[in-house]
Amino acid sequence: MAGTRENILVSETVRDQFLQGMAALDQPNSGIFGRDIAAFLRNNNLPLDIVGIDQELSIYDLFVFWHVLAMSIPLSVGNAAHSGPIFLPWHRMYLIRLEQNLQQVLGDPDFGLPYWDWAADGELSVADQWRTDLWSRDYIGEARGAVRSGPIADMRVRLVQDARTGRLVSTTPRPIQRAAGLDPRVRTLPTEAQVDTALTQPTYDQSPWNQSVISHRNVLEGWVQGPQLHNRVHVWIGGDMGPGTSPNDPAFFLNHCNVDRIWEMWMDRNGRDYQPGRNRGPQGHRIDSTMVSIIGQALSPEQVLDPSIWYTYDHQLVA
Ligand SMILES: [Cu+2]
Repeated sequence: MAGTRENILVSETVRDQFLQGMAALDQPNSGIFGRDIAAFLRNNNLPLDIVGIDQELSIYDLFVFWHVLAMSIPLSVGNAAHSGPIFLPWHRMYLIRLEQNLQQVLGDPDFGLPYWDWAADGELSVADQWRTDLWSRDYIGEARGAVRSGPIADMRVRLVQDARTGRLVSTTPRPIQRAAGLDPRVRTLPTEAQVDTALTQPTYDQSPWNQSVISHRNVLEGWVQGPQLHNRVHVWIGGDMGPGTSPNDPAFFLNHCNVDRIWEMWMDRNGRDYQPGRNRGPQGHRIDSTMVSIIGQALSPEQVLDPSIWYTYDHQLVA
């Protein structure tokens, strides 16, 4: 079924479903333990290790693991999910799979993920940006420190990433941590003008396909004069939103749903164009590359260019 994706600040119903669904998916009852992840990585010769305590993980933890796994697979350009053309389609597939898991746990096949229009908050004063309703007990809880109030206060971080070695660490469960607006490099959220800059790029992506090109994908990912847009939101929230385990914070999905919405607006204006095409450009980033997946069928960028069988946004731009 196809859901409608709405602004989290507009629909209280969607907000509550989203937060309750995330907390439900975070129950450590997947039947998969840290040792199973270790065996999977070993058996598939993957360039990632897991250390720490052996504990039963949640479906939510498996999404965290999936993101780290994709990041840990280096390609000639970027990795299997970032710093190249694959960034937008990979995260689209990833959000579709989370949305489907939420639909299942909520018993609502029409549920659509909410998005956070962070550029609207980027127009507020610096002091107000981390004090909006979003960062309250009715929404996703504290902007700074441990998340101890609201529906996701009981969510627990079980997988973290060692900053020095990049290894995955299965750790004693603890609350989500944030440090919004405290990084001296990034005191403010992206602005509407920066979103416009991403929307007015004429090409989806182009050679050399990396963090240096001027293209819709690279401006939106946030490498151009970065950190901007998507990257800036990660750095601005800080805490658990920093490392490869950033999906530990449900704010990850609110950010990426908004990134996906901006890509969708760009395609409404420019057509459902994707570069590089078949047999061109870097491996793993092509329109027919199979994207790294551990939950649900692995799709190619081509298969997700039109997401209307899965969802639509509440306010589509008419070309
Ligand atoms: Cu990511």
